[in-house]
Amino acid sequence: MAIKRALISVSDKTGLVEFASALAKLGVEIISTGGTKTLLEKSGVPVIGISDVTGFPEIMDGRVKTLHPAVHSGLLAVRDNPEHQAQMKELGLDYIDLVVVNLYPFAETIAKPNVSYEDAIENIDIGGPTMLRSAAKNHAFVTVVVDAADYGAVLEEIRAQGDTTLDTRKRLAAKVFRHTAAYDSLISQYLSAQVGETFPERYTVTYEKIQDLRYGENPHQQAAFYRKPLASAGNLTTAEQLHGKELSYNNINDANAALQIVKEFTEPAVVAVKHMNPCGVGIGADIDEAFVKAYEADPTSIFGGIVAANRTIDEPTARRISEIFLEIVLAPDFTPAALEILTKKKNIRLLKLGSAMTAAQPEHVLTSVDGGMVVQDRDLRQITEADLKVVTERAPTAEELKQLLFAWKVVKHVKSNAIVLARDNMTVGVGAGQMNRVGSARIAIEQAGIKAQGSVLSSDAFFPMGDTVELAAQAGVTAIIQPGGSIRDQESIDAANKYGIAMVFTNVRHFKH
Ligand code: 93A
Repeated sequence: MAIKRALISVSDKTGLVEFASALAKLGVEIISTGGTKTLLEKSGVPVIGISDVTGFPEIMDGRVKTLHPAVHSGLLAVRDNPEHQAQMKELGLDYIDLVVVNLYPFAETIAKPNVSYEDAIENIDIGGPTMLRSAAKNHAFVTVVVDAADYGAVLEEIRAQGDTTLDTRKRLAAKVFRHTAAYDSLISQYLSAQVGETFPERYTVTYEKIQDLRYGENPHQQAAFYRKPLASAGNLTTAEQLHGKELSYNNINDANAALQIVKEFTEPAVVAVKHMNPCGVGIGADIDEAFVKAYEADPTSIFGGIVAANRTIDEPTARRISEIFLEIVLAPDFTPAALEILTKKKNIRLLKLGSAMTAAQPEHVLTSVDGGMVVQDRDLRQITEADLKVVTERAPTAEELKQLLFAWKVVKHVKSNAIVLARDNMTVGVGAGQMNRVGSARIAIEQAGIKAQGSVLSSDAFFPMGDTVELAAQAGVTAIIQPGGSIRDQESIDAANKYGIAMVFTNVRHFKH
């Protein structure tokens, strides 16, 4: 077979004229629709109008131009089927061997601020996906190009042998269905959101690859990094890497964890993360003070860690950072002086998040399970002093209250069972991921050492018994924040009263599994 007749109908006209004129020079007859035809004619490429093929005008503002049996028979006919051949002949139809179609720009349209519903609807392409699907189904005979990046390779094959290889056609067909699936998925997301259907029966989000990763969590696991369509700004998928080696799979997860925590704070804050858990969090009057706190929180664990800041990294902070080994620093921005210092370090990765990084966005969190996934809203719950219920004889002091609310913001992001000790605007002990709560408390207290004296304690979920409060009291903890709600709350309250600890209930739980 040879490619003799092509149908070209594209919205994105990148590289089109070069491609079409090369096809024409190879003797391929070109059929085209409205705007595409006009451009080709203007560029001196011989072209036949679609109406001359269908015998039907392009009508209804272009809504109906290629939706015609003359087009779809030409695409779907099985070339070596005698019956199909006879029908084509009888009806005076011609085969179409190559389809070049890209679709109305739906994604770009709905990304526009203040886009109207009508405009979005008008940009749902019907004829384009229909042709793509017909051609892709019949890839045994028909070549289908949906991506301008494939023009060159297709042209080369036609030049060399008059046709594409079956291998190429199979790859192009698979690409088409990925493309139309993503296109429809986006339409379904947009329309579902318009009617407030957040958890529909069919959950269809098609992600777009940002890059292949060298490997996954371990070197023997393949991995890649994907972006969700229309993801809001200020996250890792839109971050700009200013310096350093490519991000790894673990880097991305850790950096994402650090970012979620630092987004809790409006005041200058720095978060150091190791293995998805915070090892040091500090807040201060400026970013430098916050960094010092985050560092002093746990000078051992921060080594090789990931640091996120919610303010521009300036020169003094950059000097401090350059004295230790960090995998990644992410911040809204870096001053030129800070960049000059940090880019001298070969092994550090610098990520600029831009000004949009402070607001945590409502999003779905997807967790894969074997054979499926579970989906939930992101945990965006925040509390204020007004939400707290004092349950002990002693109420927290103003300073204790400040530290309690600080520790509460951090404990939300620690793997359950989570216990965080804090004082002086920094975490001093973090106990993560233990299978019993008192175990996490022990780790946090041990890590705090002397700093446990006069600290406050936060717990992501209630205490099932009084033992954690006992332990905390012995370590010198003076105030506790926890959800409350255990049938044995009274045991914990009694223990707190016994030691003069102030305890508040949040009535909110922050499991993170
Ligand atoms: O409005 S449509 O859904 N109806 C059609 O029959 C049709 N045929 C091609 N959209 C249709 N197309 C699309 O028009 C193509 O997918 C392409 O995106 C666009 C090219 O239009 P023009 O050649 O007028 O610029």
